Amino acid sequence: MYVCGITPYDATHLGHANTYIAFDLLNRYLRATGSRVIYVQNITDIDDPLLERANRDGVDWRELANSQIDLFRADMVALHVLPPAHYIGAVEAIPLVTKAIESLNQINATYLVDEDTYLDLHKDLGFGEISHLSPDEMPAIFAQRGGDPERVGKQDALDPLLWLKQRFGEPGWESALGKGRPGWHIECCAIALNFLDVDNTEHTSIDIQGGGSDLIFPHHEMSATQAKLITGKDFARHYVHSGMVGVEGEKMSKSKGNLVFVSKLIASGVDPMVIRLALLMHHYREDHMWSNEELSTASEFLDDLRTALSRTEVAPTDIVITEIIAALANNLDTPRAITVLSGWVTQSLSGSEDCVSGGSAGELSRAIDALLGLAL
Ligand code: 5CA
Ligand code: ZN
Repeated sequence: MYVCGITPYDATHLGHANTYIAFDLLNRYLRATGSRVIYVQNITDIDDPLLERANRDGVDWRELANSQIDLFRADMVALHVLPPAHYIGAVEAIPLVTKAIESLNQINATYLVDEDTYLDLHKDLGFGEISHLSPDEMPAIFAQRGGDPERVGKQDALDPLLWLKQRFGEPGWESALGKGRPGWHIECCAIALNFLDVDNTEHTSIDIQGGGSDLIFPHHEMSATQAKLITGKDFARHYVHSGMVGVEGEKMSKSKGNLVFVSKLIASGVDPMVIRLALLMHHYREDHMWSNEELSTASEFLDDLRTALSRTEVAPTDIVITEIIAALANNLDTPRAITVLSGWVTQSLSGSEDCVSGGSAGELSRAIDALLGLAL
């Protein structure tokens, strides 16, 4: 499983948290049901937005990235997110990126504009199969998300940048392509192909490509095209996209400045498990607006759950565990899993003797921890 990681200039907001909790849930479910999971995540530790933010704030881009990566990792630990097996920065992956571009060169799928290297998308006849967008819709979204459809000299407006020649005042790394830095989409493609256990007998290179739904186009479309041209087969068996979290009617994003930070909530005394539960109350694929009321609802439920789990006599738990697994098996239906738990809590706290017996609070507690990542 490859999940697109952060660009470390403003982490970790609740949108990021929602995305990494969604894939943590998938990781936990796959492991609990017997799969061996190799989980790889990148860090886009060199890209335009990081350099722009560092310039704006008058800080070194490396310091900015390192500080945000530290914060992100601490937030993930607090939220009980299992770490990936490989957590790879774009900078450390530069040799893999240049090797990937070299493979694309060999099939004549690259060209230069001035001294920057671009991919000729037309080499992949399947381009567009991931997002199912029409060619008319693509350029505007491409431009919004870091693309350069207007650049003069490109063969097709949508062709993505593979390698940017070093600009004055910007960092660059020596390579056969000249001194420069990697494009965004080739970074994820190169890291995924090199750190996942690509099985040559399978029809796809990897099993799962994940990220938030804002990455479907152009990012996952472009990464898939590049990987397909390099390997000759489809990139991922499944594409999984989590919904966007917004505040007051708008998507939460760095550019809008409406971010709610996990570290700030925790510093203000909010239990990280309350944050996790508040996010799990929504289906991972659903877009939703964050509100602080969700914290109160989650906090009350978590208190009741802890009270019920501390009792020696509780309602039957085997059926609850089975139903939670069934809910997760149905496209990670966490709202359903929480409804099941809530029914058990009500029963266990009801005080009525006939239904409050026969369960094992310890077993249920361990199942909730393993499957939902809620440490109680
Ligand atoms: N570094 C690239 C991916 S290679 C990137 O998109 N970084 S990011 O920091 O902008 O986003 C990190 C992850 O959080 C991505 O998977 C993205 O889809 C997700 N994400 C960003 N904003 C939100 C949001 N408002 N709600 C939910 N998920 C979000
Ligand atoms: Zn990515």
